[in-house]
Amino acid sequence: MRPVYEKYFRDNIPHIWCAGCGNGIVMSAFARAIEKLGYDQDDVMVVSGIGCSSRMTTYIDFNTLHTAHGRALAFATGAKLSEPRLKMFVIMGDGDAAAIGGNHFIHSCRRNIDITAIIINNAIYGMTGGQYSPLTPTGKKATTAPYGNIDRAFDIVELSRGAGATYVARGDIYHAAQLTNQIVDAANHKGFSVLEVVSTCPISYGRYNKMPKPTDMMQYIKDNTVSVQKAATMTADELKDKIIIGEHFKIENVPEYTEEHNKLVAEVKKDYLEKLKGGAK
Ligand SMILES: Cc1ncc(C[n+]2csc(CCOP(=O)(O)OP(=O)(O)O)c2C)c(N)n1
Ligand code: SF4
Repeated sequence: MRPVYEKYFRDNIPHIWCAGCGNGIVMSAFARAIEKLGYDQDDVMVVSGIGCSSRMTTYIDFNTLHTAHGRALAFATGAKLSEPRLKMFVIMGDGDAAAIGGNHFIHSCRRNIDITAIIINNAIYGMTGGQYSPLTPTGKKATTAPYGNIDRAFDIVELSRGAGATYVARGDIYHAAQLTNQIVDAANHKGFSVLEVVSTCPISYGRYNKMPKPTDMMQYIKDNTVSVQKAATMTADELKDKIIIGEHFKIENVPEYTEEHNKLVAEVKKDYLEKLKGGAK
């Protein structure tokens, strides 16, 4: 029997992803989540930038835009403002979201526009051969940090919180069933929702960091993820280098940007029409 979510894929396989890449797991979780949400395919829009993860928009069959590196949120903001009915998702790599697109990211958080941003964090620039990103952990190796990265990484949860996002969760590709539900929950949040997905890039990251096999990276995620609930019972020392997964925060009833924008447009229109009626030149 054909799986029910097959309808969400375009017929353009083979894909470009390497064997063992985490992107496929995120893509299938996304398709399952859309099925659970019950959205009509034509009401869903998915926007991506550039990178291995961003290629997803060429494989899934929704309204899709494959845009410029770091600019997916800007395109999505424009599309959402002009078609507020769209269920808007943005898929980004860690470099895409936090380096070249970092500015768009923080401003999307502060605007609270109703977009679900999925950041596939494989800790590296995968597509261009393994340059370190703002999410590469300190000490890890990259082609641009052959002796180890001395930068400190962003924590997407705290970055989003500080920038004003109203929903932030973190998932991972090892807990794939949970990931599907996390995409559903993020989509159901009204406002800007951020879902960081800890993923794998065995080729451009694992090979340089003693995890050459995809299963090594999976094992790493399995061994180092801790739920938000369990983390609350652990000390800072115990939590060092752990990846805390689950819903980190949710703030309801914050004005949503598209609605505020439309209210403003209606007011300005009314004002203008009244002035016209009153004979103002
Ligand atoms: C403006 C611009 N600068 C640089 C590039 C080259 N480039 C393409 S993909 C990429 C990095 C992608 O890394 P990431 O966003 O983490 O996604 P991944 O490939 O790991 O999924 C870079 C630097 C580009 N396409 N456009
Ligand atoms: S380079 Fe890394 S991120 Fe890109 S397809 Fe290969 S494994 Fe995936």
